Amino acid sequence: MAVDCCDAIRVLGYEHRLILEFRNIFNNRDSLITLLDNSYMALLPVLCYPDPRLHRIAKPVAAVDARIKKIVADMADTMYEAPGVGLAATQVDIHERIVVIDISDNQDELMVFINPELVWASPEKKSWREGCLSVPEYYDEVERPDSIRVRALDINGKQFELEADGLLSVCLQHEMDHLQGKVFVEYLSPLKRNRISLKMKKRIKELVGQR
Ligand code: K1U
Ligand code: ZN
Repeated sequence: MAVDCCDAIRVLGYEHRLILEFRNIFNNRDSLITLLDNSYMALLPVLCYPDPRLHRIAKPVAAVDARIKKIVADMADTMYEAPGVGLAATQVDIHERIVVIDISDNQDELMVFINPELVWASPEKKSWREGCLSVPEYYDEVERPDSIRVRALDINGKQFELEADGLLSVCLQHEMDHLQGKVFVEYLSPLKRNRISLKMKKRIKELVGQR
């Protein structure tokens, strides 16, 4: 992306930071890269089923630092752009326990779950028609516990617990499966799964051929 000084000024907004950052820019090329990295929306490529990287098990986040916050921001940008209502780090080839979800109508209620753990699941089950950004244009019914309780860290590294039902419960379970290397099509019959796999491979081939 070509970025000139005017763009940088517009993005940064206020003078104080601008002066400090420009001092860095002229003294240190790496500072310019960091500045632009932090200022611009970053869309991450989403892995497509049956990519084997979708089956990797994510590791816990050791500390919610600036690197993790940048990953969360990029994941949120990627989810909103798709558009989707959730995204797990595994789907963008980052194998750390990070999930973003926004089920609001206006896409303005971002929820961040770092190191999410299931602490309770209701014995009652419910079937829901699920989709997945890693399995584009395919939707199918999956049965899961109706309500759940999850413990996680928020964007400031503070622990919280949340009880969820409806779409939030489904979405959280779907995203936590991703962190365990499980894609929702693995709940379906082998016949359906093979069909989806072939369809996705064909789709990827066509997309590559178009380039
Ligand atoms: O994990 C993902 O791939 C995201 C997935 C989450 C999800 C949705 C529905 C049931 C279970 C899990 C999606 O967001 S698929 C796209 C989608 O459902 C949607 C897209 C735009 C508006 C509303 C929904
Ligand atoms: Zn998914």
